[in-house]
Amino acid sequence: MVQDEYDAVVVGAGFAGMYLLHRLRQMGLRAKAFETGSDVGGTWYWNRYPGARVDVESMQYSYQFDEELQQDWEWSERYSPQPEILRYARHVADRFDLRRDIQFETRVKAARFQDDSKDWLITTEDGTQVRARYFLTAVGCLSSFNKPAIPGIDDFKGNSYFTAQWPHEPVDFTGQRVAMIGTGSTAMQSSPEIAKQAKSLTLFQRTPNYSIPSHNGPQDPEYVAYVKANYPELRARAKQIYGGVLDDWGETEGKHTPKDVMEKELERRWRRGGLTFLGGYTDSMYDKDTNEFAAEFVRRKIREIVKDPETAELLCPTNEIGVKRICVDTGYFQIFNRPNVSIMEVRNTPIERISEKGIVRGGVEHEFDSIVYATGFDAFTGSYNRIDIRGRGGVRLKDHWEAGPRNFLGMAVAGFPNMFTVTGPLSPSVFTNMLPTIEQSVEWITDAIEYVREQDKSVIEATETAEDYWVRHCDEVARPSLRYHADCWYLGSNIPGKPRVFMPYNAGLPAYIEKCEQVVANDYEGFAVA
Ligand code: NA7
Repeated sequence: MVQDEYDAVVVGAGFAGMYLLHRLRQMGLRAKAFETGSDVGGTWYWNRYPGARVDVESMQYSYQFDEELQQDWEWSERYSPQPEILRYARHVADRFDLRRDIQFETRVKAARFQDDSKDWLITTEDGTQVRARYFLTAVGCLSSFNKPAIPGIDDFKGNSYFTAQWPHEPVDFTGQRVAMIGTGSTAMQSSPEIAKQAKSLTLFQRTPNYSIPSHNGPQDPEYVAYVKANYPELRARAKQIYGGVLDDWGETEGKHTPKDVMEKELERRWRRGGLTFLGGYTDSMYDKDTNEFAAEFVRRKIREIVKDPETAELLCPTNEIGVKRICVDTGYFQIFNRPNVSIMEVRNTPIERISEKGIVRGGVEHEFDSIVYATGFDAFTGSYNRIDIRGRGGVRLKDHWEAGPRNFLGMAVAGFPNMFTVTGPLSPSVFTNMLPTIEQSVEWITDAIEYVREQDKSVIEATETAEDYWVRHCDEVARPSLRYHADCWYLGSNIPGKPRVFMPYNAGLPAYIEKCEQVVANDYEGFAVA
């Protein structure tokens, strides 16, 4: 039985869902958000493992839609820790009174477009059904945790922890023998914290990763005052930059730069720290030699930091730098100088199984009290596949995306009218500063809804031609990048059987914004409005 009717239903109450809700309400629409968690925050609600923090400066990783909000809020550190970001999300929910339209602890199970009434029927896991004109997904890019298919994973009698489903109460590893599987960004953030407590920490590494020190610390009050005094202008400038992050981006190519100059520039960026380490040269992700120069620079740093040469060699990545998202750490490589931390290579000698007592590798059982899985996400499409989404004629989104995600502008899918995906696959998403990109996506979507209403129409749908064009365009702009040929969750290669499609939009934020604006300027070209 249908229990309520809305203009719009939003799935998710992370930063995207919250802003969507706010905008829809400002437009006078009746909107409801469903959220699986018991509070707002999305990624920052779930990923509460020790050491979790943002890898884009907090002064930039924040909402800009409300000037008073960005003036009032105080970030304590250059890169804020997860609890502070969650506090910020909660503050926003309270400040804009969002909670009254969010139903927590409710997972959306199915959403089906009704061919006759032209609205969506949405079913939650507890059997509640509601109808809505618009079905809006704000489910995040990295929300579907990848529980690895290691035999015996449920047999372990000790404690198993999954970083993206971390317990809400503090976990105390004091005196424990801890294993960690995975050495991506999450492992690099959490292992230094766990190493401080645990009796022993053993990292099971399949692929070593590059990481740049964050040099995190308290906010510099002068910098904060400068940013706050100039927020609108700085935010506007950030939108002109590929990744939407203001920084000192180089404008020359590494291949035309003398090596000693490059060396100095990399050293300067290493000392300053952060994700933009590779930003000195425009060809870092396109020219193999420029990339290798930076890669070797970081390998040298790893060899300098890690005292045991054998361990250092194990930790040195051999792939190109940045083809997997570069990590930003606080003392990761340094932990391998501690007597209680060790590493086990599992590419050549894989984990055979998890036993009741620990991990079996190379025929040897290693006993642990706790196993931490930092094994990543079924990125971009995983969260959509968990919902039975059906468009016109009952076509399943999962089937429509069988060979990889298809949509127009990363926001609208042909055959799925009045459904929009905030920062969906084939949008700039993770290649950019997520908060401003979320705002851009939400504003574009809500403007489109407003347009439909102004036209006195009720249905908007991407055309197949537009979708074909976008899928082709996204592939074309990704091809020249070294990332296109590497194994990473950008292409779904971390999930067995997942189609290999490059999912973030690679032409950068300004090009993307221009495409979105062109569509609007041409009366929603690429959409059928009826
Ligand atoms: P990542 O970067 O996908 O890292 C996951 C890690 O887990 C990575 O080292 C994987 O090795 C490893 N992994 C996954 N499955 C296995 C199995 N079965 N055996 C051994 N090792 C395994 O996820 P993160 O959560 O660290 O970071 C994701 C993003 O979140 C990050 O970039 C930030 O943007 C925020 P692999 O590399 O696949 O060999």
